[in-house]
Amino acid sequence: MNSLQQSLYPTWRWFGPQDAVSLMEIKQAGVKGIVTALHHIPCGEVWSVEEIKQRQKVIEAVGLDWTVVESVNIHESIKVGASDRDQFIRKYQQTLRNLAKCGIRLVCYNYMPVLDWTRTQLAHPVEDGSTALRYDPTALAAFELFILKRKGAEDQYSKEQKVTAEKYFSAITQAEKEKLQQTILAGLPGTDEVFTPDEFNRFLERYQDVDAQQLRKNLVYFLQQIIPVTEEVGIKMAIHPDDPPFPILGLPRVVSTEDDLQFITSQVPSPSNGITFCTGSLGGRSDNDLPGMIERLGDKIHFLHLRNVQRNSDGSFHEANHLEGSTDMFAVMQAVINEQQKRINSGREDITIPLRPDHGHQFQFDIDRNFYPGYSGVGRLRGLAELRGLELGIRRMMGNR
Ligand code: DNO
Repeated sequence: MNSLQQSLYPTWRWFGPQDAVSLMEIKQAGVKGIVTALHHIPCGEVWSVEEIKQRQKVIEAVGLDWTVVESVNIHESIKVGASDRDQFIRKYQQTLRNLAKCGIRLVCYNYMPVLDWTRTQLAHPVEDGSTALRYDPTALAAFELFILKRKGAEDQYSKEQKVTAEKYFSAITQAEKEKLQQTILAGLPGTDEVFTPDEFNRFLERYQDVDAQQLRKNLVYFLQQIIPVTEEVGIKMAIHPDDPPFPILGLPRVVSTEDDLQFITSQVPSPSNGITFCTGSLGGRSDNDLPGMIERLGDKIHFLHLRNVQRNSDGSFHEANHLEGSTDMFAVMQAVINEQQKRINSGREDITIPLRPDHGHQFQFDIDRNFYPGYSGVGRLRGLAELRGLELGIRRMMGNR
């Protein structure tokens, strides 16, 4: 086996032709595979073979391949278990069949109610003058107590927390309040839509009777219908963890911990029912032992998102450079290489796990370009370069070329 086959497969998230980073730039960053989705197709609708092929052609024209779909999003009716869910499950199955027809065999998806990843600040300045995404529970509390005025939010905070949130809220300007609202209510990645508080409250109403247990049941139901199809057509599913990895805005979250991932993969056991191991999302909790999780869940990992977060004592965190922050990236990478070795020893074929540098900082280099939050050019390029260097160093050190 040559070294490329053994090394991780470098990939990059690209949002399609309107992305500020071009495919040629991505290729020159050392990338082999593209991670993308048909963001223009509304959630719940079927992706036709023609549309998939058209996008694939654009990617292949520069010598890259479409390695991973991120994401085929799950319709809210499936998550809440509504009476029309089967119709959306059938469409999801059809999309999977169509992807397989085009030779695309890895699908990342998440199961977060209503929102995808959530931050309270998109341009938090760090020491070197670059900016990073940040999550601050006080800002979130202020948003839901005083802007969204969510029913029931009052009861979820202690008196002290409410006082802190109130102080924060009265100290920020009107423009900052609007920015906070926009940041939290941004819709799915790859779109520019932002929910209004009223729209968002209507979405929340759909979850009135959906607690964590019910949400889990609805996920298992979905997987029971999906996994047999993926086995038939040769697709692997890789669930992405919640970000942040705990319930927010009164919504349950059930893909946040090792127990959650064990539960999901064991309920519908199949090599097709796997995980996107995102160190940035899972790293938002100090009780997630990331290297240990890779050791124990490793055989289920189909896709890697590597990024770091700096957790602070007040419960806030910001995204650190890839090799800095609260996660020991050396230990993570070592655990990943150990997992590859196990796969080689057991005769598995999927050794070259795709890896993408997840978010990056916005550096001076890129200041005039309009990126999707977190998806900068040079910030991610730096992340990928550092991760590949780390990988090579560890691989050589372990005598594994
Ligand atoms: C954050 C990403 C997420 C992820 C989706 C997967 O940037 O890791 O948006 O792509 O949640 O479905």
